[in-house]
Amino acid sequence: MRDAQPKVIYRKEYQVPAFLLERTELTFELFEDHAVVTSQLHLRRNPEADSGAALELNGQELELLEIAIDGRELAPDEYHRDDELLTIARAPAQCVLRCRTRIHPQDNTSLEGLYKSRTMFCTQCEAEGFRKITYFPDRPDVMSVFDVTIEADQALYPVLLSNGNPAPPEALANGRHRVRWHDPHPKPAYLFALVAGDLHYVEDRFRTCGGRDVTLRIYVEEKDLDKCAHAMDSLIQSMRWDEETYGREYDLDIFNIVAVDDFNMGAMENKGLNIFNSSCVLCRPDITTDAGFERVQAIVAHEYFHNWSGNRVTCRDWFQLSLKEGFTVFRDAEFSADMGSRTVKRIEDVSLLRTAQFAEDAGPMAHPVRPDSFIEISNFYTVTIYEKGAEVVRMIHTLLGPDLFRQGSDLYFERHDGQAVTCEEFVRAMEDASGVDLSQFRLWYSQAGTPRLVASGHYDAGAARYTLTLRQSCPATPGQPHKEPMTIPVALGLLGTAGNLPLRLADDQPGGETADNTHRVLELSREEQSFCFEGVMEAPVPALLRGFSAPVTLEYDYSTADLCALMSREADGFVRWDASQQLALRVLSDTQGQLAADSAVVVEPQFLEALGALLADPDLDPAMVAEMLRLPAEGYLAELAAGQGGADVDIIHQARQMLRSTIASAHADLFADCYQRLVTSAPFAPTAEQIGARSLRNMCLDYLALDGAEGLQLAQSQFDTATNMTDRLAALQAIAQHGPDQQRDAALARFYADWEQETLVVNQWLQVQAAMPVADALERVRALLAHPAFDIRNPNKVRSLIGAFSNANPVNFHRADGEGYRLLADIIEQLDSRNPQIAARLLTPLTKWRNYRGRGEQMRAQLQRLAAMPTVSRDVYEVLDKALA
Ligand code: 0A1
Ligand code: ZN
Repeated sequence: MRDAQPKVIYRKEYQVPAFLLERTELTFELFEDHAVVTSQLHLRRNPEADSGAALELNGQELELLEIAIDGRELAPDEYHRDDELLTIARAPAQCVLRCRTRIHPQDNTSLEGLYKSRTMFCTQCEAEGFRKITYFPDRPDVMSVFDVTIEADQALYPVLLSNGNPAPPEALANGRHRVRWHDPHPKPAYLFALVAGDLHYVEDRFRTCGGRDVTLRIYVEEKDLDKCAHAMDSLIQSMRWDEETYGREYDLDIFNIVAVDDFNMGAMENKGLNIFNSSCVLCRPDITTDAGFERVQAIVAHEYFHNWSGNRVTCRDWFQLSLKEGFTVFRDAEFSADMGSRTVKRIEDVSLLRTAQFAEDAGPMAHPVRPDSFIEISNFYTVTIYEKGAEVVRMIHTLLGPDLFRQGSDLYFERHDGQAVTCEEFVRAMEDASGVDLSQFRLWYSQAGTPRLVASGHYDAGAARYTLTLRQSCPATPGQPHKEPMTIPVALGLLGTAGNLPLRLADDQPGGETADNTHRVLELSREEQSFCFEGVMEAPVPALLRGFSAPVTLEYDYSTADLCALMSREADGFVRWDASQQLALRVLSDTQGQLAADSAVVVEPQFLEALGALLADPDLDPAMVAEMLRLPAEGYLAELAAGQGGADVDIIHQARQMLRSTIASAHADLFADCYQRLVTSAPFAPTAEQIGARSLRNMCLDYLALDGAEGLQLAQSQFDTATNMTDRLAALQAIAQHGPDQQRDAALARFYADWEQETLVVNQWLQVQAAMPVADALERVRALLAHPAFDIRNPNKVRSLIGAFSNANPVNFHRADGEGYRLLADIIEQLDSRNPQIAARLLTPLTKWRNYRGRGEQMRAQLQRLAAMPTVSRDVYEVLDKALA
């Protein structure tokens, strides 16, 4: 694969840094073909480190112009330099290291370190990008106060930003200018940021609970000034929510957000200067869907919340990444739940967890929430670290209850303010504040794999007793053949004919506090445990894992009637939705069997009836009904089939399409009524109520368009008249998925002509086409690679076209001739030398090669082809190495 095998880094080998940094002074001189970075590092030997340990500075792709200690230039034999490290064996115990490096941001295509996005300079330093700027102890446990000076051409870069608070700008000779920034809060290099460009801003203010007035600014290109209002509202809501919910106050006079077009991830929480992918901050009703509005709100909140969970208290080393990410995702999820529909937010999060995280946990890249080793940390910004990490924090919240959890978080922030700590410190603060023993719970941090929960119930009518037996197991994952039983909080209710039954556990049975007498949280801690409920007057249907109280798979032998009962009468919205999904899975599995056996397809009438009842009931929450009408995704069905002898993508696709058509024709009138019922003349607002109504209405439209010409006409008229992007895109999607070629091509052409100037809309247009289940989708995608709307250098465009094709178009990606796999590998081959992070991320669908019946070898062949490239980045190497092992 490559000559020198990349080094594996182990958590157990952590050593404290040899030197600490008291202060960092940086000067950036920005020019059109290079930049010069001068640093002065005020270093002091770490009293906790070995007294003879060398000073190590990370550095990559740097031209060293000067290196001096305490004003004296170092002779070449006083330091050692290789591709990654500059080592000074004998540095004084206290000294100032001065270093000048030349870098080329204009040529930096990796979008890590200092780079150019369109006309502006910007940075991305997490996790290890700072080392591409200058020689530095680039590790999160080395924290210092930063003083930053930026010098650049005044006309081209009138705005010069960094972390903290600015001093007044100074004019320099030759049309240049200079701004100095001081950040009083010690921080690691990964939170450093710099931006220089011709930017404009929207401004607002926030008065904190402590009476501090904070200036809030969102910097964008001038053309985007009218797309900032929602992000600004979201920021203000987040600041208020964090004060009210966690007692966390903002700690600088200014909070800046900058939007950039070329960005590898969603956004970055640099102290006082958050940098956002423009797709995660810019919004306007005519160009942004409801999902887009919700995403912006959630990501603005996520980055803002990092100011405490990540910045004030940061990670000791990158194995602890979930310390900040899991906690912050939990915080942003609760914020979104409070701002919108709690049930729908939970449904969306659980769907992501089940489709993406459970798949990761069952595949070659499986790793614990706190990994033990990695080759390239950029590969570990995963759904396991983020989403499973958030579930782990949520379980602590469930086990402790909201009040003790809050005491735990207060203690954590107070005890560790200004420190770089580990997941262990978080758990210990929770234990210390609550008195709850979390020893066994810690296994959630160290064991990979999705635990499997098998439940069975026994009702004894004579004794009016219901016994629930729970058994847990956890599959083997790479490097972890045996697992110990974990603490699993199982929230539940018991459903009777007239609603949820009162719960009374038999004496001496452990059970969590109850909010009311129909809800319990059981703590499963052994491999098998039985819980006995008394005074149960009828045979109940157990409503298990309410709110998805643990990230596990659950098996319980529900009858179809049980699932219908849960769908229509259970108090917990998540369980209602989950019952609809289980029923759909059952029906889909029957359909697949019938298709495979070439026999007639018969759809379970109770399922159709239950869906009809949902559609006919105007009192139900439309957002939840929409989610219940959404059949499980093909990718998820493939994951489930993988464990049962391999997925047949074509049968899965056919079965799902057939079931959707059956539902569409069985309920054509109900869909039409419901669609009409939800028509509104209210002006657009991204409120939970309107979002819910649009979501159900567009779900109805999709089924109607699937059912035939009349529905397609309705979609066309919605497409022609819609005044917001949610309705317009939904209509386009309905036409693109179900319409005849001519209608589809005309709508796509019209959409492009209307929005050619709006990159973010054009990206949606790419995505719709990449995901069309039409026979020539692959050829269309290949043609789009050469379209002016596409640019392989821009990660958003790569994700929209290639990401959508390989993740959201299973029948075409898994084409029998293997061309889908070849297309993906072609792109990865082109991208790896330019942007290894994106190249490695794109690989994910190919790593699942073991899951596909009749296709695995072709997928593996493309992985092997990539492994044979003459040079392979560390990022791609690690994924290939694990996927092929
Ligand atoms: N900490 C950011 C995510 C992030 C990680 C890496 C990046 O560049 C490689 C960029 C952003 C967050 O959680 O939002
Ligand atoms: Zn984050």
